[in-house]
Amino acid sequence: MAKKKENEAPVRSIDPAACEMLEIADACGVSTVFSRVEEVRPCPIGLDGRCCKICAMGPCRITGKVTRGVCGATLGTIAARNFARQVAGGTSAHSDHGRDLAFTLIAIAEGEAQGYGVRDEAKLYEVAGHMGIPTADREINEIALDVGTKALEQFGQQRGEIIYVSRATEKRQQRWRELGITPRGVDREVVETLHRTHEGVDLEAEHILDHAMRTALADGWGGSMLATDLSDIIFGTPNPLQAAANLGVLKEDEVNILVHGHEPTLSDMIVAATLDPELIEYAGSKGAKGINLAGICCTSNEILMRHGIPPAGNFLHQELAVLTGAVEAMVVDVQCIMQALGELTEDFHTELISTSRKAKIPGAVHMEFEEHRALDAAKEIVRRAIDNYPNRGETHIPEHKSGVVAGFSHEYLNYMLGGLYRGSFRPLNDAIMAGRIRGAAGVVGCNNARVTQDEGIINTIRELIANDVLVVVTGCAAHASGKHGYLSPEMMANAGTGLREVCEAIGIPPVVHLGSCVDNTRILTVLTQVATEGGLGEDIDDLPAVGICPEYMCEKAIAIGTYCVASGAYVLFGVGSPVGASEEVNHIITEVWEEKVGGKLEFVEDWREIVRRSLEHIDKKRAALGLPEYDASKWGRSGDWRMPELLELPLEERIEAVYGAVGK
Ligand code: XCC
Ligand code: SF4
Repeated sequence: MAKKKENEAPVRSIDPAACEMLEIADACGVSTVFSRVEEVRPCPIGLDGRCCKICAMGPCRITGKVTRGVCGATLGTIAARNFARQVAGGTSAHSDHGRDLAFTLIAIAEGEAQGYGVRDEAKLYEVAGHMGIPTADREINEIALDVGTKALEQFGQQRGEIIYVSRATEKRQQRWRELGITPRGVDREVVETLHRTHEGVDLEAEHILDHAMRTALADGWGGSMLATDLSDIIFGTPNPLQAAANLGVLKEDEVNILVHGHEPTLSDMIVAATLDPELIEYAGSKGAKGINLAGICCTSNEILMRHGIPPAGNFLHQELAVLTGAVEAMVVDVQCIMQALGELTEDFHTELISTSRKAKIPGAVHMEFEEHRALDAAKEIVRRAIDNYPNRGETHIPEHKSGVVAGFSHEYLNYMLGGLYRGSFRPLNDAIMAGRIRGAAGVVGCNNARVTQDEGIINTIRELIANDVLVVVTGCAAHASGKHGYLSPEMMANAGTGLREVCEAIGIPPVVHLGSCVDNTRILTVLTQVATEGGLGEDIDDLPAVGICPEYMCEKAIAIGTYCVASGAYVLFGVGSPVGASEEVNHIITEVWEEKVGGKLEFVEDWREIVRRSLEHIDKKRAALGLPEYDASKWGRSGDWRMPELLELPLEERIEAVYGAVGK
């Protein structure tokens, strides 16, 4: 090959570890998502919502002179239907994950889940409170059984309102009721989306998209929020802790096991199995110095948040991890697992192990995971990985990794801000009102091989914190932040002076890791509490805040974006619009939705424009609240004193100094 790739292909990643591995992939001619994206051009018809293939009179492509499908469906109807179906797909994925956790909690309560328990009783009581389940003089398992059962009912509920709707502000609940978009039950809304978007049913774009909001709300305030709560009950509510991120966390002389996917159920048990003295000794007998567990995608976020297990990388790192030649087993469950792993692992000693009853992958060993023997199953998997260690050939582990502080939850933030006995968001609200913090942004979501890996995410975050916007991150955007050093205490130095002052005073970093993608519901909770605290309006759409998904990839991201909008947030997506072809739909998801629910959804390719619109929106909301205009030069004298001194300390001591006795 004489062609010079670097001059032709777009930059594939800004992550040095990824670039290093891609050079190796190119040199050995190994196919990765980064090379395939150059071979598989996106279909120009499907790209922006012009294709309908829901009946056999089509597929109909609305391009050129064609303005209607065979049945007469317009571009707006077709684009809206496609969009709604994406929301239904995403809602299903998150919610099915939540449903399984409800089953797990029930199994725990009935003594049928080996190795699990209720790790956070306080959270169980809190959730029981939300659900109206009595707790006085009752055994933990009795309460857990009721909570699990009630949670499960939320999915199949046919009438009324899902319970967590009551956690939104009164005003918001009212708005949803008036619009008729309060979700009744998770499954019901998903099924109704599929029905309405079947050939010849709901043919009015706005009406279809109303129901897309209702379905998304069943995710945000239903399936996903339950997934987060039930995970906290079973695995513990996160507290700050430290770890490292990127491929450099793999170890040359230990058995490396990667967990990849989304559910904490198995991965949490694998954490336990890797600590088993017998297995550690067994690893020694095979010549390894130990067992090293790391993660990819959201399952990684789950065990990072709760156990400090290091993330090896985000979505686009999954193949690159295998390419190191140092991974004995990649254990996967559901979602975001590329089929390419099956073929790729055939060329390496890495064993791909699928574990979910729902997901089989050609080329993977299937070791179905059953809760009643969870710990045994986890140990078998770990043993298998150890057995594979002697098969390791040549390895190449990039040295890159960054220190991270993760493990924040809304409970913890509350505590951090006000202390155990008077936890509240008051100090945060005050800081925003005074203008020390200009506003807040959630930067969340995926990687997408169609755009440069991490570029949109990292640049957006860098600009926002420099402009005194407090950033919270989840999902693969959180991984990106971690890999690039944005979750390390040093990042304080890159924050604007006002933001930095507040972060130092209350001991939070300017970029706060809130967990996996289902944990975006923690953001809903924080925003609602901030709105209820007073001084910043009455509802989420009053807040100087934005949601940004710079590198979205999957249907789940579309569902999240939609429930955030329906909850009142201004949401910006990068990459490109799946409904870009339809002016009508664009008008609905921006202006019409803003009128209806106070939030709007925009797709903007350039991150600079995303940042510009975000700051503009934040300032607009500040003005509407009558807050002082943001002034970058106003703050920063009082709070900076500790920083030079802290930065002198070694990382561990610095974290100790900043986070002190908490999180222990
Ligand atoms: Fe998947 Fe959650 Fe997207 Fe990452 S961020 S690519 S969904 S792992 Ni959710
Ligand atoms: Fe074509 Fe209408 Fe059938 Fe869609 S539903 S494929 S637009 S005929």
